[in-house]
Amino acid sequence: MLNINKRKRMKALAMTLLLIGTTALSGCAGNDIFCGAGTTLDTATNQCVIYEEASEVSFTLVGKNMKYIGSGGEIDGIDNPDLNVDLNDKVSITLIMGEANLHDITIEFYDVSTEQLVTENSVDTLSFIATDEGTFFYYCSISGHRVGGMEGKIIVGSGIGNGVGPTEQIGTALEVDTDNIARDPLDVPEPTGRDEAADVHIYMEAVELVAEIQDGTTFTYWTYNGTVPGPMFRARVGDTVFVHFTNLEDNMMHHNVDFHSVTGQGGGAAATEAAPGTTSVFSFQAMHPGLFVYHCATPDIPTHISKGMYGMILIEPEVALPEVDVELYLMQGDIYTKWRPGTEGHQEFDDNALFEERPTYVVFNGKFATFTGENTINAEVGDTMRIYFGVGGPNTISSFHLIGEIFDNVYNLGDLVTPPMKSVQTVSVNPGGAVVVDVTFDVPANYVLVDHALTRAFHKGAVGIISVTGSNNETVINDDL
Ligand SMILES: [Cu+2]
Repeated sequence: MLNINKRKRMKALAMTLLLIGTTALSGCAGNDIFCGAGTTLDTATNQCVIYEEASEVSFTLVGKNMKYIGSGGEIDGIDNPDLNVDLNDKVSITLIMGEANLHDITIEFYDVSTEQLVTENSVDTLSFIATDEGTFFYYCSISGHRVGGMEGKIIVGSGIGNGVGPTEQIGTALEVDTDNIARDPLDVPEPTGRDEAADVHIYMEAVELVAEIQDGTTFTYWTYNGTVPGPMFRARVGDTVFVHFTNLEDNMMHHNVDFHSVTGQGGGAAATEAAPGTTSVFSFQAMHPGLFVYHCATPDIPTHISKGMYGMILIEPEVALPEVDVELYLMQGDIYTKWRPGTEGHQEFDDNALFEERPTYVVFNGKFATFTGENTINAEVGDTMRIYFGVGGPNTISSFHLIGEIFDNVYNLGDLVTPPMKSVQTVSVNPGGAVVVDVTFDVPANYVLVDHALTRAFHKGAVGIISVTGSNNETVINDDL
C-alpha cells in the first residue's frame, strides 16, 4: 500500500493511543475531562461517549475493460459498485488486475492508493480508517482511465458530510413513447428528377415524447415528426415550398420552425409560431440551392434545439449532383443532462450545463452510439455513398470524419454549386451548418463515423459504424504479410 498522507496516519495513531490511554488509566483523558471505563472522549463535543470497537471491512475489485467489477459479497458482479462502510471502520480494498494494462485504486480524500499494477492477476490492497462521514470517489489515477469509466463511490455512514456530499439520484426510467428516437439514416427522399420549378408541400408536426437515449436511460425529447432529426425534405431551386406546421394538442410547449433556406422574417419562425393544438401554413421560394438546416426558434431556443428540434432540407441546384448508390441522412446534436452517459434511469435536462456549454451527450441522430450493434449501417464494396450531414447543435462544431476512408468529394458548407473539394480527411461543420460528402468503399471494413473531437465519440456517443462487406483488394490494404 502506498500511504502518502503522514498526517492522516498520525491521526489514526493518536486515536489508537487515546483509546489505550483511556482503558489503561481507567477513566483519565485529556482536557481535564475524565471518562469512565469503556468510554472515550469525543473531541468534537468534548463529551464522554461509549467506545464502540471499529469493525474491519474489506472489498475486492477486479480492474478490467475500463471499470471495476465487484468480486464477492454484495458487490459481486456489479460494475463500479458503491462501497458502504460505517464511520471509523477499518476499510481494505483489494485490486485484482483482470487484464494486462495499468490500473490502480485511488481515494483522494483519504489520500490512499494501491500500487499501479501492470500484469494480469497481480494484486495490491489499500486500507484506511473511515474517520470522516461522507461520500468519496475511488478511481483509477492513470491518465484517461477515470473519464473512461473507472470510478465509483465509497459511502461512509450516512454519506452526508464530506467529499462529494449526497449526490442527487437519478429517477427510474420512464415508459417510452417510441422504440427508437433515431431517424432512419436511409430515409432520404428520392431526387426530384425535375428540370423546372414546382409547388412542393411539406408536413411537419411538433411531437414531445419520451424515448431511450441509450439502453436503460430515457429522456424527454422535443421533435419534428417523432424522430431526431426531423424528416429530410427535398425540393429544387425555384420551387415554391408550402410548410404545413402543426403543434400537437398533447404538447406542453409552443414550437415553430426556422428554415435556413428561407429568405424573410425568422426563416419562417414567426409565421409558424404555434401553441399546442394549432396549425399554420406558410410558403417560401427556394431562391438558393444547397443543403440547409431547419430548427425550432421558440424561446429558449438552445433548449428546443438540444432536445431534438432540427432537421434538413435539400434544395437541389439546377444541375443535379451525380447519382450515387446509397444516400445517408445524419445530424449531430449536443444534449445537456444531469448525469453522465451510462447512468440508468430518466435523464433530466440540465440548464446549468447548457449555459456552460458542457454537453453530457454528443450524438448522431439523437441517440448515444446510435449506429452500432443492431443499428449498424450496411454497405457493399464498390458502393458509392453520399452523406448529407448537418449539425443541429445547438453549440458544438463537428469535426466530421470517417475512420478508414477519405472523402472523395466534399461540398463544403452545403454549397452545391461550387465544384467540390477532393480527397478530404475531416470536415468542420458549424452548428446550423451542413456538408455533403461522397465516399467510395474500396475494401471491406467497419468504417467508423465520428466527431474527431474524440471525447465526444468515445465518451459522449458521437459514433456510428458503416459495415462494408465484399471481397478484399490487397493492393489497397494487405494485412496478411
Ligand atoms: Cu420547439
